[in-house]
Amino acid sequence: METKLAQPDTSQQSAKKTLTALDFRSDTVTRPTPEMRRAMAEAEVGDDVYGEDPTVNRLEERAAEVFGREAAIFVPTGTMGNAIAIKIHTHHGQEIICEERGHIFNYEMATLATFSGCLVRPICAEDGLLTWAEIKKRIAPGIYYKAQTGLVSLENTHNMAGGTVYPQAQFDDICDRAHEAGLPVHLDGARIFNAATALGKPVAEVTRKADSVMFCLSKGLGAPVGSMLVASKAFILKARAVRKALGGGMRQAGILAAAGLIALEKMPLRLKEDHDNARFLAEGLSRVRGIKIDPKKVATNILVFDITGTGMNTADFSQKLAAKNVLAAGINAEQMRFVTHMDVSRADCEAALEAVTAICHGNN
Ligand code: TLP
Repeated sequence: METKLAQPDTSQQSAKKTLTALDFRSDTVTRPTPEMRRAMAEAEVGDDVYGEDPTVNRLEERAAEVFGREAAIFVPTGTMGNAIAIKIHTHHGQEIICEERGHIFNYEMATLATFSGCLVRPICAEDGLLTWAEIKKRIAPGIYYKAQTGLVSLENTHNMAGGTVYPQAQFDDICDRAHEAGLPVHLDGARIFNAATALGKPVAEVTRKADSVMFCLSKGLGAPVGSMLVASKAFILKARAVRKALGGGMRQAGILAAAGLIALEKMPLRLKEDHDNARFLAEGLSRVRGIKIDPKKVATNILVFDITGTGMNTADFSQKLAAKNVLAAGINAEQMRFVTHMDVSRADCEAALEAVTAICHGNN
């Protein structure tokens, strides 16, 4: 059951003074707040492989409560959380349906193939958001000489499509129909708190129909390390063994979980600020010559925009931005990605916009 979350300590800004540039490359660059650092220093710890780290245990219990699930497990990275879930849901030789730009397909070192022995059956979807009608067409027919579909994996928010959010009915419909077809649904919810913020709903409600959910503490929520996998008790019991097999059994991990608890309890409340900054940036960018972006589509903290009209490719564009003290990267030769987070303020967004405008208008 979702419980009331405490207000973040807004006086505790992260160690921003040490940042040398305005860093829009990702929300993974966020640094732990002083409050997190204090909690880490003071954390009660034990050996988590023996299940004896009280801080990790508390984080797992709280994550399960916040998501309205039976159990949760702390993992070092989102990539490991997804790999564990995929391993449990599938068998070697199966196919996983996911969106073509999905993180599990493009940025996880093909672990779904090397570790779980699966192939991806990718679907290209408008704004990265799948529909049941599209998924249904890609489910393998039950013929003995065809590889069978083992899993549907959704990403919410969808990172490379520009932080897009599933309308709740669309997400729930996919889960219901997949279950009717005998297929489990995994949610790569690395930024699920951003999705929940945009939808104005608790994460428990947004995710309730998925069989397993991975979410990250180390992105917009500001923890230095860590992600969680939440699911049923039986699933998480299996996940403990798979995590160990991957070398993810940590010892006095309470030092990390202490920061994770603050990320979970307090940081979701400030995400709207990042979304407002992203929208502000998008509106500004949409007025710059050569840049193509629809600000109305920017619902969370990620902006993906086309720069082909500037005559530059993203490598040149990024380099010119870096010379103006702004860090951002291309996701391909034509599209740049900017991510807002707690270590970039509205003033930083204004400065970034100025830098982009100068570059596009040839003042570089
Ligand atoms: N995303 C990173 C990069 O890997 C692209 C970023 O900068 O956005 N799922 C999604 C949707 C993600 O965006 C990421 C990381 C992960 C999983 C993996 O998390 P980590 O980095 O903790 O393994």
